[in-house]
Amino acid sequence: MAEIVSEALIGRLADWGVDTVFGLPGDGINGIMEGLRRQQDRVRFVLVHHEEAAAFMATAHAKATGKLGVCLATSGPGGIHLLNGLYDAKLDHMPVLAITGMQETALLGTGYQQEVNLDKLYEDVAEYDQMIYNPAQLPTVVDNAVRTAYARRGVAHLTVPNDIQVADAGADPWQHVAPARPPETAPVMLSAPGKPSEHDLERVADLLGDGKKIAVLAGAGARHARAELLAVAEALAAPIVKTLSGKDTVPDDSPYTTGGIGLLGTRPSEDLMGDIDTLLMVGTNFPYTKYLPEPGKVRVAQIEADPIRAGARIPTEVPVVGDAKQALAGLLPLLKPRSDTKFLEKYQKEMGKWRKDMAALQDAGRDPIAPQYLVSVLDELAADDAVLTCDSGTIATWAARHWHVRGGREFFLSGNLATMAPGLPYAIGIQHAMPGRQVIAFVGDGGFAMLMAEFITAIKHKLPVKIVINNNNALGQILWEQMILGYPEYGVREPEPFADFAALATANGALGIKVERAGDVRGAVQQALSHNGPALVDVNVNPDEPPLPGKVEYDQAKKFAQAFLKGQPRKATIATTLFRDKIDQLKA
Ligand SMILES: Cc1ncc(C[n+]2csc(CCOP(=O)(O)OP(=O)(O)O)c2C)c(N)n1
Ligand SMILES: [Mg+2]
Repeated sequence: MAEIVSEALIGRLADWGVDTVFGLPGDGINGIMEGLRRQQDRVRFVLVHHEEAAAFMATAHAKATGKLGVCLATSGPGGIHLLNGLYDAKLDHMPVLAITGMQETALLGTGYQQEVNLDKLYEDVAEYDQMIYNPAQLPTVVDNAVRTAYARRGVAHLTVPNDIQVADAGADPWQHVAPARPPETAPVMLSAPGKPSEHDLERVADLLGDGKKIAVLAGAGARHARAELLAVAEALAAPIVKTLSGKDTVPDDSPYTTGGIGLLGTRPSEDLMGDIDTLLMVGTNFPYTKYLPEPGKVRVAQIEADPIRAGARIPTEVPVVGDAKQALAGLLPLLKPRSDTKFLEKYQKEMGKWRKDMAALQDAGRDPIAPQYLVSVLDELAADDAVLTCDSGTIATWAARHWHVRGGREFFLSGNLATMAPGLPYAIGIQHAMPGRQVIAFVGDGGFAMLMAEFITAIKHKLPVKIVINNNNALGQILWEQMILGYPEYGVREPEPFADFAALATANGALGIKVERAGDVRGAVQQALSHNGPALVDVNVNPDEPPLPGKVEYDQAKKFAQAFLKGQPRKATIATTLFRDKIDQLKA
């Protein structure tokens, strides 16, 4: 049997170390499916229910393993479905390859069924975007796609017409006017130089040496540099602030961190940013500049892997390009250790208070169930090396504040695209890559409902993922955003009764538990975590629990009051919750 192009394509990906492809077949990719069938000993195909989820799974694979994630979709609608997940990869700088089908070459441009110019559609999302017209383009275009995805840390896209998919891989149908089939190179990614120059590191050390009140801001690019971050913080007696994507850079209980920053961050981090004279940014392109020090007020050094992003957010005196771990390791011996720890201690004290305030909100006695309590139970019972995935919504705030990174715990969500729905597919993608790990998705009812068919994917693939749904029967995040704008909520609550997602699980042979009383939370979470298979805990929580910012500004409070005056529904229950939160914090 002669080798077909699709077989060579998948084989070449296997040479690059690809072992999993997430996707859903269609008449536009039957040839590629045959390539996967022939290569099934080397590459596993994971059948999903929605292509968007396949792209999220590929993104999660890249986030958790550092290796290329691959997703596959048919021509037209399948390719369109991938896009949201691919933008998630693009915005969080993850190497992902999308393979799509295309009309056969003889029909291109004729308006044949499902003809969508996916290569044009993907122009914005993809760093490398190529149609394969001729078998002789292989393996070069595959190599270029993979190399680009890694080197530019983004999306590569290959679209393959139906006839080319099943063409003889050795065919070379046309006369050449220039040499075809460039030589094959070993499929090895040569990593870019990682350590900044000594000169650059000395400039960083000098700037830090002049600082009296220093903070470190760490992001996802420093996830592999925990020991170095902590050592630098110790040497400088400087607190570490973490972006949400960088939540697992250092443990939440470290004396060197003031936790998160931004709307869902901590009050100490917010205070700290207004108090420092020097900032060291490491592995972060934190977009919410409102939460960074005002331009001109502090001196800034930044260690950033991508030259394009170095110094791009706030005026930066010393932007340095390099790998976070190697840069910090190189910086350490150049630092003059600071013996004055007063500034650090001030924020350690503030953090002690913040931790108490947060613990006070984890009240088991509340009815309806406080989301903070739900997360605290999950936090307590989950393994020390659990992986938590999360969605955009109030859930991100609850996870940011009440889920504690400790030991080998990891944390993933859609950082910059901030899309709903990746929590569940992320968990599936990661569980495939890490079969032995406890993988938990903490998601909202809105985000879960968007791609809930993927829970059936988890069941069919016998993946022991654990899903915990913070079911507030609402698009909670937006509800609070509307009120903060000064308007009463509109179009953000689901009609009662609350959906029963546990029934979806039990009806399909998985463990599903619906929880409506706080007293049942612990037992349900425990049962799910110890269950040897996929499990889902659907918890009806207080729909009137606001995710308040760490520091409520006067203007926000005023807008809130305006929304109340303009006829905000459920005023009484919201006020009660707010009141109780404040009293509990005061009690703490
Ligand atoms: C695809 C997509 N649509 C809409 C939004 C805007 N949005 C952000 S959070 C959110 C609410 C999410 O609801 P849910 O998953 O139930 O979480 P909750 O906020 O209620 O905890 C919405 C609509 C988004 N980020 N992504
Ligand atoms: Mg919700």
